[in-house]
Amino acid sequence: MRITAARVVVTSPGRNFVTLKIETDEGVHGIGDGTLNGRELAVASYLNDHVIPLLIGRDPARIEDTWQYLYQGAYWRRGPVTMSAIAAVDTALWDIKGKVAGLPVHQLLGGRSRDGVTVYGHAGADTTEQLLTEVEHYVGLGYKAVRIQTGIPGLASTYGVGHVGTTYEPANAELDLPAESVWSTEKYLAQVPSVFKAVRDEFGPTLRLLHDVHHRLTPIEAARLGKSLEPYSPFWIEDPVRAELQEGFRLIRQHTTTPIAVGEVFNSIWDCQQLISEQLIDFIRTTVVHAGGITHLRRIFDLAALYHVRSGSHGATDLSPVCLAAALQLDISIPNFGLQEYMPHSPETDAVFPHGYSFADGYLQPGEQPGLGVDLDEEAAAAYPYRPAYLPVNRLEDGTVHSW
Ligand code: CS2
Ligand code: MG
Repeated sequence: MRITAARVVVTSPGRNFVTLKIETDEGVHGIGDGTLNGRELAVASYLNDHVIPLLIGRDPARIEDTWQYLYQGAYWRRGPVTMSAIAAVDTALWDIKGKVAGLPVHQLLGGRSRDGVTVYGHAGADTTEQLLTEVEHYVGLGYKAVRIQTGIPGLASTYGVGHVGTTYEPANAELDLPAESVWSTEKYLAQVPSVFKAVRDEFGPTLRLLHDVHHRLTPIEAARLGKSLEPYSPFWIEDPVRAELQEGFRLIRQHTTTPIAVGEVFNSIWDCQQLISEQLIDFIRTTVVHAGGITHLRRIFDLAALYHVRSGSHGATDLSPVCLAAALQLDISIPNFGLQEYMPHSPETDAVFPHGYSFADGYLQPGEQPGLGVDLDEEAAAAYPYRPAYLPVNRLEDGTVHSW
């Protein structure tokens, strides 16, 4: 079997997605997600100009060899653009392998380790009172885990809070330049414990509650946040600080037992190595598209298993249904699964990417279709041309640029 063609499809059914489709001489095709929010065309160019010419004529069954060829063979390593491009190829090759075998990919990864993939939903609202209604909505749908985010008094807008009833989408295609938001750590730290208290008081001790700090604190501030939330037993706080300086997490660990989840902007096992091997985190949140595909993410999860670290894969709507389908194949099969983020895609996106996965009672099921269980409807995709859209830029109240 040989790869005969590959092409990149950039489509924007409400938001941009980059998809690689690989075709073979036996008529079987595979797809992979290469979406990098706000920098989509860089991955498309990396694939079109530098990767696709290398794929033609290769044996699609040689997934590991192709991964090493694209990774080591490029000499220049790691980084979100490179690793998303490699991920798109890797994911498409697993899709092909599953279809050839007539098996869903999780069967090739060792089969099911659990009956369903527990997911968390996003409750976000301007006020704590509105948030309680949002949480109620998720509990009513059967969710066992809910991420809670609210507006901060005194700040015009806050990460994680959309307009109630609409899909949260931080990248803005209406503006020529990135939107700008304003941040105050003092106002934030003064607000969050009361939000957790209100939700715990209303929903009791066993609902898993999560919160995303989105890289905004210093280690000592994060330690204070973790300590202040301990009475409300968060399931995790996510990205409490930027993770470039990983020894900073030792400081957080010295002060709090609140579990920590990190990794949505990581691209390789080397980005995770210190946090995992020093047991500085509890959940690793890397995902298929930004961390080199199924092949590499499984390696990260295997490393994590040695150190009591569980998976918590990123699953925002800027990762396409192809990425979600691939993540579910891993989630259902690995021994150290923790939790999967789930934000349902828009109906337009679901129509462009018909898929077999389904949600019921707080769990996602990957389905039993051969391969990943997701496809790309190219005709539907063609109706939604690419629209440039940037993620926001964040500033402190005095105008200093701060991590968004
Ligand atoms: C977020 C993401 O889902 C999450 O945890 O941190 O929504 C993140 O902001 C986006 O993926 C950025 O593209
Ligand atoms: Mg996050």
